[in-house]
Amino acid sequence: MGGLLSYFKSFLGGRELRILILGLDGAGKTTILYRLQVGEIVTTIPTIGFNVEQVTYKNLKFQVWDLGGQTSIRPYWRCYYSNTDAIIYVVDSADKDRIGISKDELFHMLTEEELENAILLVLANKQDIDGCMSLSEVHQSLGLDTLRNRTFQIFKTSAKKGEGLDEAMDWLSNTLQSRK
Ligand SMILES: Nc1nc2c(ncn2[C@@H]2O[C@H](COP(=O)(O)OP(=O)(O)OP(=O)(O)O)[C@@H](O)[C@H]2O)c(=O)[nH]1
Ligand SMILES: [Mg+2]
Repeated sequence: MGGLLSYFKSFLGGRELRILILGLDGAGKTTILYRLQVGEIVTTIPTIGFNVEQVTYKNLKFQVWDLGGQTSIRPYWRCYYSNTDAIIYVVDSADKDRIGISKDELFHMLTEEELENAILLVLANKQDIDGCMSLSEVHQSLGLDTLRNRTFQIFKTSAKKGEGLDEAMDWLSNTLQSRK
């Protein structure tokens, strides 16, 4: 583990990094959590409540919270906001009908004071589905151009095929390390 991990721990005061995975129901949050943790596709059921797992990525340890995204559960997201270092916001790129709702939930979430300093990683997931929105379409539909005072980046992923997640996690790890 050596130098990098101790460096990482020291600049964060030894605290484990806390990451929330949020997004509408069916976006692929739980699939992504277990892709990151075990590197495999798992069979999921809709999350009622949350899953929390320790994920090690390139020797860095994250505590990752995956919250249920159903309409009735979304009001509870805010119970998990405090001390969050980063948000992974997952979008189903094939769900054109609900991209507006996804945008509203994203911007609502970002108004929360507790998330003021949280880094935002947006994943335009399900890129393997024919006819899905492209990265730039998701970027535009979510209104990411209008974000101010937020460190963020968007990546395209297919949790099903395991594509794009490494690149996204590299960005997140590097950004978390360089900010303090
Ligand atoms: N085609 C495709 N399907 C995916 C992808 N990622 C996830 N899925 C599927 O989408 C469905 C929903 O995935 P989940 O990970 O359970 O979604 P979730 O965001 O956790 O949903 P909630 O727990 O209800 O909030 C499952 O059938 C997954 O296998 C992907 O990249 N491509
Ligand atoms: Mg889930």
